[in-house]
Amino acid sequence: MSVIALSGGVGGAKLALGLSAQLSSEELAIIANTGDDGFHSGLLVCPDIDTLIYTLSGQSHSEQGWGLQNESWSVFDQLEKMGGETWFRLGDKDLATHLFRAERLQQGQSLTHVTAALCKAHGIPPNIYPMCNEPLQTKLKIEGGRVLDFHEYFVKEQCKPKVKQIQFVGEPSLSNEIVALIERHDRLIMCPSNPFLSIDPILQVSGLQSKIVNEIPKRLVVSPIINGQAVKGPTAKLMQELALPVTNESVAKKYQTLATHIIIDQQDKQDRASLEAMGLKVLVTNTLMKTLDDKKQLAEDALNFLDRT
Ligand code: FO1
Repeated sequence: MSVIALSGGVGGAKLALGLSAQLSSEELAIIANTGDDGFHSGLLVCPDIDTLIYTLSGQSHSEQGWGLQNESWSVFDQLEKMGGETWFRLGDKDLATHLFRAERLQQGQSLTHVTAALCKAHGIPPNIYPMCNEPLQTKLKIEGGRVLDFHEYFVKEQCKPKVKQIQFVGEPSLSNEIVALIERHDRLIMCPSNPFLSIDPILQVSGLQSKIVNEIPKRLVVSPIINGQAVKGPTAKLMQELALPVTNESVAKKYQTLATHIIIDQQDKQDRASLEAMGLKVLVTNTLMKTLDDKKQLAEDALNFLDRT
């Protein structure tokens, strides 16, 4: 059994950590969303890649979910004194990641190669892959017509503006590495990330979804919605603004052409019948990941579910 996991944000990284405890690095490949990527202080920051690297290497700031534990802020404190832009905060140790990446990108290395080097530099196997090597930027058209870059919306405006439409800017090609991964793995798990802001950008990479559907027969989505709420982040608010019911059915409809299996939380066990009626295989279990054991257990449940159905 070898798994490709699609992941973005903090929720995705939690299940990715659980899966990395259950599978070897040959059996697990994690494709990271890069729609959040952007330049800050002149450096390309890849939040969902870095959140995965920091989480899988045990260095992440667990309460925040992103960034590094035991971080210091002397560079950004100095930058602030100089009147530099500091609304998107880069800690001193996190800056080392961005300098490491910027140097190699400027040498002409692909984001895929740089990400593998970053994994090794952080002491973990190089099984984290960007969804593509060229830019695909998630942007949000808000009430009043302005179009915000992802981090303007997510950090500067703290997800407050009312979203009218999500846009993806860029036409990245399918990388050779991702093609090889899809041909080498026989299970897909969409981690409980924001379907619209973390998983959808990955599915925009031309040819990726059709190749997955053609080559990977079992494709599981772990719903990020529990009892009508998102565990973390703007998923529920976004769904309301996009006039979608905040339900597992909406998530299932979002992945109608892709998912064959879905995992929902015990609190939503009443949703089983309607999801089965949509043709999905359904597992009801605990999907709220508070502890490392919860993450490992959900990963084990997902792998067993895929194995026996
Ligand atoms: N999130 C914030 O709310 N404020 C920040 O200043 C911030 C800085 C930051 C720096 C590096 C990084 O990798 C992530 C950072 N994040 C910050 C989190 C980031 O916005 C989210 O993790 C993802 O973009 C959402 O999935």
